[in-house]
Amino acid sequence: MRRLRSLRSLVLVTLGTAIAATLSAAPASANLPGNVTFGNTGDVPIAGDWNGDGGDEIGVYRPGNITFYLRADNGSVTPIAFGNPNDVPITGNWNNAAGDEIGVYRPGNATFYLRQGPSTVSSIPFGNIGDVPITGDWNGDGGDEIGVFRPGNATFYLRQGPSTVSSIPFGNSTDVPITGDWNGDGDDEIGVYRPGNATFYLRADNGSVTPIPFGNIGDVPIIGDWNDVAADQVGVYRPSNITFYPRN
Ligand SMILES: [Ca+2]
Ligand SMILES: [Ca+2]
Ligand SMILES: [Ca+2]
Ligand SMILES: [Ca+2]
Repeated sequence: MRRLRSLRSLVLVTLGTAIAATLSAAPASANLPGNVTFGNTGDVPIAGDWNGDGGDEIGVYRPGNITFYLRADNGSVTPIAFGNPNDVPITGNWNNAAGDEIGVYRPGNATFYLRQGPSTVSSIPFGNIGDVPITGDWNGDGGDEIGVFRPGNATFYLRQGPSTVSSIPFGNSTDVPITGDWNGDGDDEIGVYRPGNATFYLRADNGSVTPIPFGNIGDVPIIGDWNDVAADQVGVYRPSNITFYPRN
């Protein structure tokens, strides 16, 4: 039986600024349950449904050896080498079978490379140089599509198909784009994380916005269904202590 749900993923990253926090920034807030320390300094956090059970797990992408490390809930780790130096990691359900796959976005040619399996990769050029990649299930069919956030005009461009793109102006040019199924209806909405005030702004399809302050300045946003409720929650990754803080 198939759950009406999908997975999210999201990965945004500013590789160059990942490690700026000071050690004194660290103590976790009391509202950060279920934190998990994982990866190495310099890793990029990712999230996705690696085992296909409908809930999301965490992982990291290590730029130094261009390898993904997918962490199961029991702590076991699956490494997958994929991509080129300077790629940005992405995750999503590319093959419409349960569970999320990995991929990369290559900033140099504005192209997505979706890893369908060990020997199959789909490449999709989309957007402009300077865009930030996003992924999500825009149409609610259970598989994830791609898109971009364009900082210059603070607009999301959701690729619905080879010749169909939806555009949604939202957020500020310095925001980090996020996507997830905020309302649990099976398709993904958009949002932004504002680094300056460590606040998530989740946009509903009708344009209403839910602000959620969470984490510390210097954290990196992550999105996933941490508690298997078939909707997505926010979370952060704290580079200073290489720890994930999912918000349940
Ligand atoms: Ca899972
Ligand atoms: Ca899949
Ligand atoms: Ca879809
Ligand atoms: Ca939704």
